[in-house]
Amino acid sequence: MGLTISQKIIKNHLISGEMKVGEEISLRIDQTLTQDSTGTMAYLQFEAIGVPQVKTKLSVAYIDHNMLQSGFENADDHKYIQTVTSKHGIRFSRPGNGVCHQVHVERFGIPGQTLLGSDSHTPTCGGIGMLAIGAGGLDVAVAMGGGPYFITMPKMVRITLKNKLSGWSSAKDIILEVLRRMTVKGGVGKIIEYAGEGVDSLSVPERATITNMGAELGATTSVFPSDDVTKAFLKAQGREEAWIEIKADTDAIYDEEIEIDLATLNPLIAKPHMPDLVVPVSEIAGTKVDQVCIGSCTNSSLFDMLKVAKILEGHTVNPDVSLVIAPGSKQVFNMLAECGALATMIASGARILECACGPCIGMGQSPKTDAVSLRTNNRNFYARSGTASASIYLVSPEVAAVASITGVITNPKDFGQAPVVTMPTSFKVNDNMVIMPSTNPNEVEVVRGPNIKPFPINTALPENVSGKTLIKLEDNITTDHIMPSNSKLLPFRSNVPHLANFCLTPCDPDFPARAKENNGGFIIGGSNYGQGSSREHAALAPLQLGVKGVIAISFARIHMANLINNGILPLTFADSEDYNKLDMLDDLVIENCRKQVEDAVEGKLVVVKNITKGTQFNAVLSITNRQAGMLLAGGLLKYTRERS
Ligand code: MIC
Ligand code: SF4
Repeated sequence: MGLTISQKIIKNHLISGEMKVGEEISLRIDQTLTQDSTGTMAYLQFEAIGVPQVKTKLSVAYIDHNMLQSGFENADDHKYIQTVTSKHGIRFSRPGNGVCHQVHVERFGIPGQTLLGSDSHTPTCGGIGMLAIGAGGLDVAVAMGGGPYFITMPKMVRITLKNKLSGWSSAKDIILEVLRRMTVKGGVGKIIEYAGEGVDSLSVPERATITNMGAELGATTSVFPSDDVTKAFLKAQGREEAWIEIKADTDAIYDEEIEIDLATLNPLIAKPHMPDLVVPVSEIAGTKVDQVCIGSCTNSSLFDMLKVAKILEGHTVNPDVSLVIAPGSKQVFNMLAECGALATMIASGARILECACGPCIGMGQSPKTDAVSLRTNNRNFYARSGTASASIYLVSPEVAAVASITGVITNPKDFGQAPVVTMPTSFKVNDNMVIMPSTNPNEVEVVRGPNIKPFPINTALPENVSGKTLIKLEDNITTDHIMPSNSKLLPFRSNVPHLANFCLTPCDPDFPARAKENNGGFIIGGSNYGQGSSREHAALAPLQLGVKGVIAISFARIHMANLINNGILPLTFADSEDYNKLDMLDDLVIENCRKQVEDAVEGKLVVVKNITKGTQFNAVLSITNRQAGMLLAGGLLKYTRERS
């Protein structure tokens, strides 16, 4: 039987398990990446594991998220990461070098290899044929130490792209169309592979836009074949030797098939506050716009930026719009400067930001009250921009640039001719902002600022787990709800006790106080609980507040893994009707919990008693033997220590 692209890469990296859908498998990880908002925690955990030098082929630490230095905290964390990586064999991408995913595609990604990153958009490197997966910092720390990475063998989805993009339609519209069809939970437990003649006409940056936003489907990852286009891109980056061909066998079997005709695709837009609320731009044309942000790891390549410059040429940004542009990397920034496109942007009145995540994560540029903000980002979750009353729409760079001139959401077809740009045959390569690790690691002193506080570690699972229902939530709660991040909170990513005071506050400002008053308890969630970011702070902050379990209708993959890694029970209702029967502050207890967790591995249901109502209901704890071990021990760190 033939294999898909990802099955081939998995087969080459398989350490344990069988490649059967739903089975637990473990993989050898070739490369890791971290960024600074999850990185501090990942390196604290790596230090706790105690491996002196990383065992991967390549590990890179990026500084790109926490870039506003409005206090000492971010700069301290940067220094910590710089010194800890130097000591342990990790390359350090300095602030100013760019957004991790953009830089990794340009400079480090290798077709056919595995990449694990402490950021949910790590699948961006699927655009050059890597099997690139996002995970919690602790999983990345384990992988840096040479440990395997465990996943459930995903289903395979093939998206066949027919014909070619034309006019104003772009790669962003392809992934928005996929989101419209599959929804934000449609990719859970799946790998998305792209195929068909449409693939040949997409450049690597366009492919990377698509794989990047596969994260919004909840997919394990997305991947393109490694073909002549990939080869040309790597050659232009001076890395042709990294290329190998990888494509799916013609008789590979897919569990699901989708077809998209690129010739009929129109410019699309995702409405607030979910990336799958997608409609044609023409449907809401005329809506007044206050802010336009172009950049983020989804759309900040040279290709995107050149198109934006062409559209802006000769125009002035509309007086009622603030246009901000953040190129994705130093390479992009430098090339824009050299070819004059940057001058065009500046002349139009665009506000140029440093190459970093910036507005995408609420690190500055929060829009005004009730603003309409058009962004080329991948996420428009509630309050993520830092202005809860703002409406964030997701669009292609072309649609964003046009709206910055017209001042209203505009179908670009009504604006004029679509810009045409070609990819350069060679990029400006200068890795001077990547610091190699020390050759004398013993002499490196790791610098820790006062902002670094010990992170909470769970206790072994008790016999009886009891507590009140502390909050009852709807479907699609994101990690931005659970652990908000913005310019005020991101500086505290290495200070969980402080962060915990903001846990779930976008849903209920009283949650942290209630959790503390009741010595912790249970969170009740709807479906797809914990979608979005890989931040393990969305598990660490509840742990700090004493949360013992989350009972939801269903979970997002990375968040569920983060809960287990921290010894918090992730339960799903066996009968979703039971969700409706629970009320706030009901007293719940799981008796003989240790035994029930062990039995859950065999598929037995967990009995949860509702003391307040005198009833009980069944919950599913879908775990493997290894995960049961982690829950019993009180998390992955303790589990690893117990076994070493
Ligand atoms: C995001 O886009 O939400 C982030 C910020 O990059 C996160 C990581 C984090 O929370 O630090 C992600 O996607 O994993
Ligand atoms: Fe940064 Fe935004 Fe990309 Fe997350 S999604 S890595 S915050 S640019």
